[in-house]
Amino acid sequence: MAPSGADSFDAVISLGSNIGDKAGNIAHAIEILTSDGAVELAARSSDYRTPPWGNTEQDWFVNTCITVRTELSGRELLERCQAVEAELKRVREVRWGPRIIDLDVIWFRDQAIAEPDLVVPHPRTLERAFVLVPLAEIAPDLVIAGRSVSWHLSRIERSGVEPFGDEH
Ligand code: A4P
Ligand code: MG
Repeated sequence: MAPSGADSFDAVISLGSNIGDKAGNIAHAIEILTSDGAVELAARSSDYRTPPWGNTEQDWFVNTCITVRTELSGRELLERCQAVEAELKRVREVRWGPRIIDLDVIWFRDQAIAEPDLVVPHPRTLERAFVLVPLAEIAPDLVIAGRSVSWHLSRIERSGVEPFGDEH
């Protein structure tokens, strides 16, 4: 497990939603993912309102990061994440397009995995404020690609990524 302040965890998962009750979808996904004890929530960031990245012709997102403790393998954890996506009836038609819920395995126990359907650390993490801002809230000292999350965050543009309050 990775030391991170007083806490420790096995994996980092990023969640995003830009359809319907965005924050509600994320809360629901976390609830399902951690419901049977195989995946235990270590820490949860706040929710953030984020501008769409990649395909910018779509609605804004709510993004959140969690750290979890688990005995599962990286692949088993990915399968759990995909089962949660399926349960929330995600319809995926366009790459980087709108989604009810998306769960990405960002980091898994210092492992580097490069398989066709599972790449960790998640390759686009270090350029994405919608992942690094929430992650810096719960694991600023986590080292990815040789540098801390705070260090990576200090090097990218983070404008438009704002706390998602109760105004929705
Ligand atoms: N896959 C490989 N590695 C992983 C991993 N570490 N975690 C494979 C999760 N999945 C992984 O992903 C396609 C395939 O990636 C899966 O079959 C899995 O085996 P997907 O989630 O089904 O498809 P996608 O999300 O449309 O594509 P992709 O490339 O994963 O997109 P991203 O990187 O997830 O980006 N803007 C904002 N503000 N907030 C967002 O959350 N999200 C995206 C999606 C774009 N823009 C966004 C946001
Ligand atoms: Mg994805």
